[in-house]
Amino acid sequence: MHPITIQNIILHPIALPFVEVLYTSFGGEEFKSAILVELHTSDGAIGWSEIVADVRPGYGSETMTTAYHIGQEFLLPLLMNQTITHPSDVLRLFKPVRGHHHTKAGVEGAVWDAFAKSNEMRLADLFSASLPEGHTSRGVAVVGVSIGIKPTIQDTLAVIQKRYDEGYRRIKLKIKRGWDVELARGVRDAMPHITLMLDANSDYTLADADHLAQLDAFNLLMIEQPLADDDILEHSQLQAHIKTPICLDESMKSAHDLRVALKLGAIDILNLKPARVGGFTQSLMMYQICAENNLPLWIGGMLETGIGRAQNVALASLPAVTLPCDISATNRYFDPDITEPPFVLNAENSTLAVPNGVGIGVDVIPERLAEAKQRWFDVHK
Ligand code: OSB
Ligand code: MG
Repeated sequence: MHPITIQNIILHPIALPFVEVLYTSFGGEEFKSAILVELHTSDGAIGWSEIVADVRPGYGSETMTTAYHIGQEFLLPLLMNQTITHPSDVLRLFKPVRGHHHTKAGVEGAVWDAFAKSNEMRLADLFSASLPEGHTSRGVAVVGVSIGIKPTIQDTLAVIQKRYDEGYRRIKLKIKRGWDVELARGVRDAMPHITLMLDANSDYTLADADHLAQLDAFNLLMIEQPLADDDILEHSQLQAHIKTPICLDESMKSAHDLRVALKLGAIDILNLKPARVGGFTQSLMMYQICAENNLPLWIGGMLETGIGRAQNVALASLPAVTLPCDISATNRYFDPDITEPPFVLNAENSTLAVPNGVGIGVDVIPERLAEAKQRWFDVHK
């Protein structure tokens, strides 16, 4: 593989209407907000990526404004005119900047895409080539669907049925305090055999341990992030109280966090999101820890546009990703998306295919980018 030299990087704030708003314990948004990253190399390759910043600091602490500020003022200057021998160089180059994982991941991702394109390979194959032998991409990602908080159990059942009919074979429901045990019971009574899991997005405390233990009755695949977004210790204490496997999302921000969680017995399953951990280099380190420890692993989602979706599908196609991922088909999020072609669910086996093209394998449609950028400035002027 040959090196690339970074010539220019452009940040594009966008707003893209969601087909359906996803309500979580921290709220919901009408528009997908993101900052798209366009990176040009001296040999003419163009890498794309996406900073998954929200308008509000709900899931993570970053926002569109902090992402633009940190990206433009601090991260881009660290990359400009640099020659990159492998995209993992970026982690070292970003060392002077602490935190801001979403922003770092977004910018780093554009280097991965440009590097893959310049070397005429798929991003999924570049990931494989960056891992020890034996981690060849399977060419598909096994996926499920994440369903937001609805007003009633009946409404929730209707959406589950619709997604099930579309071919999704793993259902994740968002829960919050006061909307949990009855929901799980209602869904289990109506659909005893579906693969079901819950995501609490940090809404509980250890004082809720007995309450959460009631969820053990519903044969759940896992409960995701029940406790605080920065906690590891109390998750290990909760684990001793409940039988449902604990999956960590918000708390696992680095390979270091994952090692601590394993040591403390705080984690049964990892939800890995490149955006949360600061990029693909860190993600591949965590992927390897999962592989070495036989820790069940899946790739999470942040309602990404086609760009982030393509990256996530590439990562999810690696063989140590053992559980269905939160990466649904394009039509569940946007109509149209910013990229083509769309990701379409294969209903036979609940999968999305890795595109054949080089890099992320999808193309940004310039008119749609211009429109989404205009919309961002119209909505937030
Ligand atoms: O907690 O997994 C989460 C979306 C935004 C922020 C946090 C989460 C989610 C999802 C959606 O659950 C997953 C998807 O992209 O479909
Ligand atoms: Mg989650």
